[in-house]
Amino acid sequence: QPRAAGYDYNIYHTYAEIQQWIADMSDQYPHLARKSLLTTSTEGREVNMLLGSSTDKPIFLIDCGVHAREWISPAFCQYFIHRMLSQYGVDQQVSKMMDEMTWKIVPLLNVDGYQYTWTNDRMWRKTRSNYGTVCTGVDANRNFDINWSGEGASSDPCSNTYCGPSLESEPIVKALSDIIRADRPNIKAYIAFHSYSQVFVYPYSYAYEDTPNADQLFDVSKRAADAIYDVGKTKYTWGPGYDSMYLVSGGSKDMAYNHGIPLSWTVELRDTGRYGFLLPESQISGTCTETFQAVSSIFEDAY
Ligand code: ING
Ligand code: ZN
Repeated sequence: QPRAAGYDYNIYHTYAEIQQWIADMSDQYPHLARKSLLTTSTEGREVNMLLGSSTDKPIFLIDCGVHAREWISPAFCQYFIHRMLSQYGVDQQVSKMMDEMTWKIVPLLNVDGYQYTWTNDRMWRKTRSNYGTVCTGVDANRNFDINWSGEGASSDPCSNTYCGPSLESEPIVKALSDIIRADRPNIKAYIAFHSYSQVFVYPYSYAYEDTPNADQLFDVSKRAADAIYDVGKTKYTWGPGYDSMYLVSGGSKDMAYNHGIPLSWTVELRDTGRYGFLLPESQISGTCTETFQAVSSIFEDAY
């Protein structure tokens, strides 16, 4: 029996376990899942991408785990990838999603920070880069090339929203940005999964400004939220970042949008604050099944 068959999707996994799981997925589904090295992190860990082999189809780009403590995010990416691989040719919707689009998914982006949450500080958020200052870590979601170091980002290395010494200083940010720049004519949709708050956040976050397709983003987000509600009555809200969250400069979804990706979100998964980042493992399954339907709904609007 392949090791991948015994993987438990209802618990949180270490970096080492996730790395092994990525290798197992590409071994078990060689015709569907190609593991590719996205980059090497500041501390020398591998950051991998799964799926995504064909180049002539529209692309759906997803990343999970940009913030270390938001454990439900990589848990969802693992569930999603496994469901897509194991149900291809079995489930009609999954087959359609796989046939119509190329899925480029980074199941765990901030590998150094994630490891640190397991060994040192469960509430760590940033990367583990140090540029010769007292404090360590850059907020990867303030390090992208969109109004970098502007309002909603800090230039204090000790802040949890430190934008870094220069834009794309973080290898994970540079690597994801390179994918966005290289594939941008083909990328139809982009989602960065975070937690928590249960909200679909679309551009802009760096300014009090609506996008030209704000109505479309509203409608697609509403349908995705409805799809979640239909599964188990979990309530999500939606809106532009400047309105539904707070001002953020250097965030990935605004960068992606301004590179021509018309459907771009930060999705804040469960919950609304009772457990926050410490979402119990008993809620992984429910979060993943409902969020799958949201991605399916966005796919229907995007492909
Ligand atoms: N929230 C995001 C953060 O980076 C956010 C909020 C929303 C950023 C929209 C960018 C765009 O602060 C979490 N939970 O990290
Ligand atoms: Zn986050």
